[in-house]
Amino acid sequence: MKLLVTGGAGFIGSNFILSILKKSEEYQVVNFDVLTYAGNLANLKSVEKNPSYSFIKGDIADNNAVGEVMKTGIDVVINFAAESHVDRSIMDPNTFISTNVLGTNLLLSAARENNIKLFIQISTDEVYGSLGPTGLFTEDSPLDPTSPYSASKTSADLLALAYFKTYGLPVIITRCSNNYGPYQFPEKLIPLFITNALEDKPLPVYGDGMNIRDWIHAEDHASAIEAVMKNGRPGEVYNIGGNSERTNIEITEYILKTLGKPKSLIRFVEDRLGHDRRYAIDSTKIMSELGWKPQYSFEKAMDETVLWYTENNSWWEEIKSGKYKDYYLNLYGKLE
Ligand code: NAD
Ligand code: TDX
Repeated sequence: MKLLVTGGAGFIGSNFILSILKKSEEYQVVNFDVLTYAGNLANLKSVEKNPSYSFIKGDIADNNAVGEVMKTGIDVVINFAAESHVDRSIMDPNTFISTNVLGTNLLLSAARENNIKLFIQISTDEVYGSLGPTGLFTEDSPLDPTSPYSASKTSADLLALAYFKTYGLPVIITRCSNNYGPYQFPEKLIPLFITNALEDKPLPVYGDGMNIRDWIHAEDHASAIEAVMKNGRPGEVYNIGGNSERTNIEITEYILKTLGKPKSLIRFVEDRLGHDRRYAIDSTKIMSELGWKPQYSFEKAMDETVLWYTENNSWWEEIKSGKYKDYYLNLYGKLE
């Protein structure tokens, strides 16, 4: 079975490719990625010579490139490619629209022309907006995105469902909660805070630090996508969660404690605009229908993740002191 994995050089895409190639020889994986700041082929070094894996540098918002790759006997498309960082979308929404909305539309259109057997749109719990102190997002929760990022992902979801309803393209949407694990770009909460703590740099906690996310290890997300690919029903949405709600300050203190670093590294800074207060996922549908469940406990996943960044310092040091040095100098400058 030939899989077109878009955005496979990013955090979750690369974890998915590594996991699926380890599990079975039945898959051929074509990784199609334009390599933005977040795309990193070093994540896939261990499979670059694997005959079941190939890489094509290409943009999902480039009609010709998408048309060419889709003609190569692809069975299943899994669209991870996206601009994924909420803070960047608040500063400049434009690329979020071109990749997340227009790019997804081009992929859907080319998939339709080539009679692709299944199109999995990797979406997010952020499409549901923010929860109060109680309750969980189900697949029927209203769509109520807050940021330009989540609005662009919601638009892509609606387009994907429209291709199912209008043209009968077999589309499935997955909406997962916050991921963590190896190879996450160190701009997101967990890798930024682990690497800052390792460098004895300050940890910028937005607002009062009481915002809640439902954390899931990227390998558990990967196994959920595999379950959806094997047995999911076209036209359906599947929520994926880790059943691990934590406040940001709990995450921050866990990282500091694990690394033996002082709480004095914490800086409470100005809040994110439109900051969603709480996300929490009801995964009943995927668990009961597809028999999936997360394998990691929060503590095991967190401890392994902290260890991974500690042992793989060259991976993130190259990012933080190389091409993106100015980004981090600017960030630390604001915190001192
Ligand atoms: P990421 O930013 O680490 O990786 C995105 C990848 O997409 C990069 O390799 C990048 O080069 C590639 N890309 C971006 N624009 C592209 C384009 N125009 N054409 C081709 N490739 C392009 O993101 P991630 O955290 O791995 O997220 C992957 C997907 O999962 C996204 O769709 C995101 O919305 C979704 N998601 C993420 C999380 C999370 O916690 N990170 C949770 C739920 C859903
Ligand atoms: O420096 C920080 N300080 C801080 O307090 C950063 C980067 C984040 N935060 C807070 C904001 C959020 O409440 O931590 C929480 C998590 O922030 P992010 O890591 O930026 O993730 P989030 O905004 O929740 O979005 C993530 O989960 C859903 C992914 O980036 C999205 O791609 C995914 O769809």
